[in-house]
Amino acid sequence: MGLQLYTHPMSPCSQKVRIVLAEKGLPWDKIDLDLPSKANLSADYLKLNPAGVVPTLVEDGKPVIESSTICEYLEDRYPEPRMRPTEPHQIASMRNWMKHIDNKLHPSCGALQWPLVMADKLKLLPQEEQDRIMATVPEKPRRERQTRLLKMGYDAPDVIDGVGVYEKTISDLEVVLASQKWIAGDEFSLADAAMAPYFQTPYQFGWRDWYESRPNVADWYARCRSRDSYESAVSADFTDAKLNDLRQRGEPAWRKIQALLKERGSKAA
Ligand SMILES: N[C@@H](CCC(=O)N[C@@H](CS)C(=O)NCC(=O)O)C(=O)O
Repeated sequence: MGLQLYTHPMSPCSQKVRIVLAEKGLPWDKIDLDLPSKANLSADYLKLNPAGVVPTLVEDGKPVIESSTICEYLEDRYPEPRMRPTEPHQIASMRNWMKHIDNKLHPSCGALQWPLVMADKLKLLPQEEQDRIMATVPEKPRRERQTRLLKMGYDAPDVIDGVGVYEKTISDLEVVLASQKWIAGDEFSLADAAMAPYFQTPYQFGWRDWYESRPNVADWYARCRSRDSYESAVSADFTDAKLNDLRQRGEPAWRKIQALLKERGSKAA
């Protein structure tokens, strides 16, 4: 029994749960699903997670789905060390950031990352097989987004939207972090655990100027990366060889992103 997590090394919403597990020092068993070959759409897995996505936490045989819900579940079940502030405005701020991440930043990250690391295996299949697999993705917005990204890559409109959402998130965080140490106050909270993995994406693809041009955000992310939880939950999955490969994949994408940032008058352009 105990805790099992269905996950994937490069999934930011799984990384956030892994950070929370590490912060709380909880032992857990890892079940990696091969997302590029769509192992997440097997009939058995869909029984646990009807949307066919990672992460899914299973505790004592009962599944908990949705990464933010899983984080709050872990906080309620294992309150020490505390990762939710006690002051109501700070709790509201933590939850609003988590909502922003789930609703906006996560699909934006998908648009920027998916064509670079998840599409390869699908592209090797004959067109009818690609269409058949894509038609089985349960959620319509995800199905349509991935279908566009598979066909159009970085020319998909989702990439323009994704760059805009990332850029606004980074500028908003720069303001928030000017007056406090962490996203929801002066203590590391679920909001920081949830946000940090979305900076792994620009980090690993060599797009670091995007956030390093904002000193408060750069300092916050460096402090997240230096925590033991980030090291074991995220960095440990990225060997030097893997980072080199990702940097190469990220190079042409960065030229496209920079052109979009220039149009927006970004500090990072
Ligand atoms: N709202 C969900 C999103 C989960 C999600 O999008 N997971 C991605 C990995 S980061 C996934 O499993 N993708 C598989 C696919 O789209 O085929 C959560 O926060 O748990």
